[in-house]
Amino acid sequence: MSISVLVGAQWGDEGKGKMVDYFAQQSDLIVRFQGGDNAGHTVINDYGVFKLHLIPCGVFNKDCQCLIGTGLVVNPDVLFEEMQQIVEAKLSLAGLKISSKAHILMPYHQKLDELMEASGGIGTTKRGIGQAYAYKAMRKSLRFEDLLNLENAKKKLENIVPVVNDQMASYQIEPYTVAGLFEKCQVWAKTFADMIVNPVAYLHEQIDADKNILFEGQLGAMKDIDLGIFPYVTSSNPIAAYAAVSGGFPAKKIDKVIGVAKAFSSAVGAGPFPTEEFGGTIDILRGTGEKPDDEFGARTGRSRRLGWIDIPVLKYTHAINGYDELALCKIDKLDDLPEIKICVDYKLDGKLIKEFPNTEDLEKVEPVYITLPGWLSDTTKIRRLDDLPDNAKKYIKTIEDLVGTTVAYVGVGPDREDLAIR
Ligand code: 2SA
Ligand code: GDP
Ligand code: MG
Repeated sequence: MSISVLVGAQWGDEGKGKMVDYFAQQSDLIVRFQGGDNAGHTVINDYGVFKLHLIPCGVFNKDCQCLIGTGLVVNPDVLFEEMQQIVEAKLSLAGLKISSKAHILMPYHQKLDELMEASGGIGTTKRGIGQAYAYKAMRKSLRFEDLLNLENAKKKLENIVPVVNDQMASYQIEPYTVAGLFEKCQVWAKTFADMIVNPVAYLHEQIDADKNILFEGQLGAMKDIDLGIFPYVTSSNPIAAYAAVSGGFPAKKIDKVIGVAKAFSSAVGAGPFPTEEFGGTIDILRGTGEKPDDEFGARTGRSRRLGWIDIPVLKYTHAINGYDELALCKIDKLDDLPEIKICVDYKLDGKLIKEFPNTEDLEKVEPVYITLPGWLSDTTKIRRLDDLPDNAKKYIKTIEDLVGTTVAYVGVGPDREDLAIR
């Protein structure tokens, strides 16, 4: 039995969906442990191309259970839509459960997110994530357990809706009604009641039965609300330690932390991004948006910001997450580059800095690069790390040495099989 946690090691969109789909083949349970439908986790396998927002990427393995965990804020309408897609692909949802303690993301959360973004935001996905967590922190929120006790749900709405409408008034938005929202709860109760579980009891049962459990993080550590580039962050903790909080089990029971990194850098939303490049070589990596692995948001479709790989970021997030191993995705995208740059340090005011800077200073740092020769050959058919071209191995070894951990998996294409393993 083992408990592993898989997290994004950079700014998000590193290839977590693909890696979770791969690991699900050896797992009994996948738990999504934070965030909401701001996530876009791309999975490409024999069943098709999927961009999952809420359902754990273990759903493609019939022997694998999936839990939408306590740390999430879940828009039930989005979840329902996503469940339909899975059913249409002729997959079973029998193993999909929702934590009774997961919070319900309501229509007004999304509306408020849109309104706030319209008046100078940080580039959110406008899915209502920050607002749902804000209402959770205010203790004015419904959880899935309330769908099992609709009287309770109604009482809560009567308490929450006036607060919501006060906020809406400042934007001159029509007030929400308890009746309208309660009607939605009644529909959701019918749809989800059978899937709702007591998460702590459920998880401990799995742990006691010696199951292989993988916790699926979303986004990346640089978007962590506490340790990321605040305020340009999401409103949850996409870091390994939060798996234990969300799962309700002792943190010391985590056996393995897998960091997923991209062979270059990408980010969406505003905020500092030291290695960002405009035009030139890196821009070619974006593609046009026609292919599922082009660099466009898997939730919003917006163009991603791109840059070279950033070792100070990886070292910082390794300090936070403690990677037992890294999966380095999208190395195939570098196949045609004659030279590849690696940012190995930052300079601030002309001086090398040791500590990872705060957000303001991160805007000002100057990346220090080394340049390695490319490998100029096709890696997409390679399945063993040892068989990669020498210069690709040199690129990987340089990253391992600089970050101080092992690259155990290398992504060489978007499909489940496109993986070179150590
Ligand atoms: P939010 O919507 O409140 O969580 O936005 C706050 C910040 O978090 C960033 N963020 C993301 N970063 C990377 N990937 C995300 N998911 C989608 C994808 C992004 C998309 O998989 O491509 O489709 O645009 C994601 N979701 C949120 C966001 O950019 C803000 O910086
Ligand atoms: P996630 O949020 O970390 O799951 O990543 P996204 O799905 O948002 O973005 C990663 C993108 O890279 C998706 O389009 C994947 O299909 C694609 N991808 C993942 N791994 C690889 C890889 O090794 N090679 C290539 N070419 N594409 C990959
Ligand atoms: Mg993504």
